Amino acid sequence: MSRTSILIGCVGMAMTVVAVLVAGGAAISRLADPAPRAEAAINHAMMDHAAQPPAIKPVAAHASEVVIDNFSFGPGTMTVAVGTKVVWINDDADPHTVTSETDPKLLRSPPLDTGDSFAFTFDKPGTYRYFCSLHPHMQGVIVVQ
Ligand SMILES: [Cu+2]
Repeated sequence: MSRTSILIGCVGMAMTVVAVLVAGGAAISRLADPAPRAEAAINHAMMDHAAQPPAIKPVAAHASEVVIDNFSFGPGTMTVAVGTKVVWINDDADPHTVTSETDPKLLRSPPLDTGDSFAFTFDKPGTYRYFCSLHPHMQGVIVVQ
C-alpha cells in the first residue's frame, strides 16, 4: 500500500466520522425542536378542514384595548363581538387589577404595574362587569355580542 492511499484512507475515515457527527447533531436538534412536528399537525388539521364543508365563521375577532389611567377604565363600557380579545393596559402611576364583579371570576388579573397589560378573550355573549380590587370604585363593563 502506498503512502498516498493510506493518506486517502485516513481522510476518508475522518470524513465519515464528521458525516456521522453532523447527522447525529441534526437528529438531536430535530428532537429538541418540536416546530416541524407542530407544523405537520397544523398542515394535517388544515387538510382535514379543507375536506369538510366550509363552517360558518364567527365574527372576525380583533383585539380591543381598555386603557387604565387616572383611576378609571377607558372606555368604561365597551361593546365587542364574540371572540374578541380585550387587552387592558395600565398607563396609570398606581397598580390596578381587572377583576370580575361576580363569581366565577373570569377576569382576575394580578396587580398591573405601570405599563403592564392583561388580556382576556370573550368567547360567549354577555355583560361582564369588572372592577379594580385595589380601588373598588373603579368599574368597567364589557358587553359581548
Ligand atoms: Cu385600581
